[in-house]
Formats: sequence, C-alpha cells, structure tokens
Amino acid sequence: MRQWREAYRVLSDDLAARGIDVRAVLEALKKQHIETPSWAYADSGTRFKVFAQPGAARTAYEKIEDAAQVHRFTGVAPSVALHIPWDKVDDYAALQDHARALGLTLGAINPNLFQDDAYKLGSLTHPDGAVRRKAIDHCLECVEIARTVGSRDISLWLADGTSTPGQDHLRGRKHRLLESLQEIYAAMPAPMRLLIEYKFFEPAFYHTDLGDWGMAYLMATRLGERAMVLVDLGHHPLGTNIEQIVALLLDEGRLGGFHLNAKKYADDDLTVGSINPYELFLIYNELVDGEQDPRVQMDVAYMLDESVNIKLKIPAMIQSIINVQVAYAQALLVDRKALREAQQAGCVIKAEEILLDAYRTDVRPLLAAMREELGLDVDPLAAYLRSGYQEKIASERGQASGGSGFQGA
Ligand code: RM4
Ligand code: MN
Ligand code: MN
Repeated sequence: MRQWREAYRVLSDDLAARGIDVRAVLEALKKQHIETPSWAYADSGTRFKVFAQPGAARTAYEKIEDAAQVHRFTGVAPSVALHIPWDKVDDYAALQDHARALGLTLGAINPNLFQDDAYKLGSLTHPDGAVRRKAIDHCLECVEIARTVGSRDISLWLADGTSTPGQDHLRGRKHRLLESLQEIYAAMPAPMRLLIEYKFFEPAFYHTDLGDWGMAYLMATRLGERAMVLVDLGHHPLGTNIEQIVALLLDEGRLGGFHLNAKKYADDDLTVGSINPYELFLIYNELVDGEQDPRVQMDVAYMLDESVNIKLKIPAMIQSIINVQVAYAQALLVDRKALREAQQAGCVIKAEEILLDAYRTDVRPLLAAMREELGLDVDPLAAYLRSGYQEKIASERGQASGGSGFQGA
C-alpha cells in the first residue's frame, strides 16, 4: 500500500485512456453506503458453539460503539441495523442519541419471529390466530421502534415453514401470511418500507413460506409500493443465478435491499466476497447497470448480514466493507458502451472479455485515493488494528463464557 500513489497514477492514466471518468468513479465510491448489523458485534451466530471473544459487545450501546469504529475507518458505514429483541432497550430515543453522538444513524429494524416457543408451527402463518396475533404485535412494536428512531426500513425474515409433508395446508398458510403482512404494512407510515427476505430452507426443512424471490415478490406486489424484496446472498440453492434475480427485481422496481454475505454450502453467513468474488462482481455489474440507466428507479439498502464467530468482529466488518467496495469499483469500470455493442453484434467472447477486463483490474489504488479524499487512512484494516480499540474493549469488557446455539446477544 505504501506504493499506492504511483500505482494510482498508472491506473488512472490507463482508465482515462480507456475512456473511463475516474472522477465519477471516485464520487460513486464515496457515496456507497453499507449498513453493518448489530448482531455481528456480539457473541452470536451459528447453531453450534458460540466462541466468545474478549471485548465482544454486550449491549446495544456497545454494538453501536463498535459500529462507529467501522465507520470511522471506512467512512462508508454510517448506519447500523438493529434486531429486536436482541437490541431491546427501555429508551429508544436515548439509543438513537447515542448513535447520533457517534456519527451514526440507526438502520433497518429486524423483528425476530424465530426464537419463541410459540412459533413451533410458524409465526405470521401459524394455524392458531392467537400466535399470529403475537407475531403481528411484535412486528407492530418494531414499526413503532422504527418510527421512534427514524429508521426507514423494517427488514423481515420469516422463519416459517413446515418440516413434514401434510403438516399444514399450504394455500391456507399463504392466505394467513398475506393477511398478517397486510396488517403490518398498513401500520407503516410512508416513507417506511417493508423489506421481505426469502430463504429456500432452514429452519423448516420441507417447505418455507417465503422460499424464493418470487414468493417474496408476490407478497410485495400484493401489499403495495413500499413493500420490496430483500436478497440475502446466502439464501439460494447452489448454482442459482443471483445476478439475474437482482436484474429482474431492479427492473420491476422491487429490489429493496441486500443482506451481503457469502456461502460455500448453505446459509453460511461468511464474509461477503470470500468464496466467489466473481459472483459478487456480476451482481454489482447489474447494480451499476441499473444506476446508469435513467429508466431504472433504484433505492437499495446495502446491509451486511454475517455471522462472525471465528474472526475478530470489528476487523471482519471492515474486511467485508472492503470486499464490497472492490466489487463495486470493478463494476464501475465496465465499459458499458463497448459491452452493449459486443452484445448487439453477438461477439460473445468480446463481451465476456469486457467484463473480465474490469474484474481483473486491481482497484486498490483507486480505493486508496478515494479514502485519502475522505480524510481516512488508505488501509482501514491496518489502521483499526493499530488504533488500540481492540485492546481497549478486550480489557474493559472482558470475555463472556460463550455458549451454544443461535444467540443474538
Ligand atoms: C436468517 C436471515 C436473517 C437473519 C437470521 C438470524 O438466516 O439471514 O436475515 O436475521 O438468519
Ligand atoms: Mn439475512
Ligand atoms: Mn441467513
């Protein structure tokens, strides 16, 4: 990184010669915002052993303090998503003040519909109306929290489904789900949005009530314009063409946001870009294509949803943000005019080479230049590790004993 200035000079000359507006690329990179999840800062995640870390955040307040560190060193992570009840506090306005004092805002509010005994047969789709009531009320409480702290999005992941054929009436569950969502949506004042996440299996193993993007899209269109689909990169069967889903939802104006992560096998919640960076690049290629098309109305929330169990938590968030920045920067370098011409002429290899040209560009000097313009250290990971914050929280907060199973706090 010490040599980045010289590398940046060579790269920006080369890009300019390729007809790329380097200034516009830098400005786009500065505007990119990535929300980090409160649950990544606490001892949490995985249904197996949770390995406790010295200094892991113990309260919602500490999670926000840690998120502020990620923003301090990256400059592009100004909001943090909350998960209720993991981040339940008595006074949400005070929590918001705490965030604001640290230069952050509170992002998406995530209701929890998967950790209560009552939800064995479902939450918003449960056959018993009393349980549905409880689940709806919890979501309404989250709408109220969002209103109090000025969050724009309610991010709904529905764990509902069945694990045995015949367990419940599939169409009946669809009706119950729509009815429950309608009540929640009706309570959401504009411009608040409902982001509907889908997942093709787990924790239910026979069917999930929102199994894929199509089911989430169906619900969104039934509800109204402020209901959108949330794409969690880990929630598809292996081999699914996620960039196509992204392009389609963008084109329909229903792409509400992302849960950025990576998977090798199932819903692994690994570091975004760690397994298949080319796939991440191809997803960003569709996003940039949408951004540059005046016919596409885009309002996409970019949120990390990773389970940090082995890596150090704050550095893991910084690393994730860097990976996303790399993919976005590469996608911004695609020569779209040449690509369109190659596509039109049926020059298949040429078209692919245009993508590969961008993908194979080492964009690190570009990111360094952008960070310098933001007044940041050009190497956020090293700067954080040098800062002494990690040692400070380790000594001040100590280490919990850890535990097992899915925990949020
Ligand atoms: C799910 C999904 C949700 C997350 C839960 C805990 O698999 O990704 O977004 O909140 O896990
Ligand atoms: Mn998710
Ligand atoms: Mn997940």
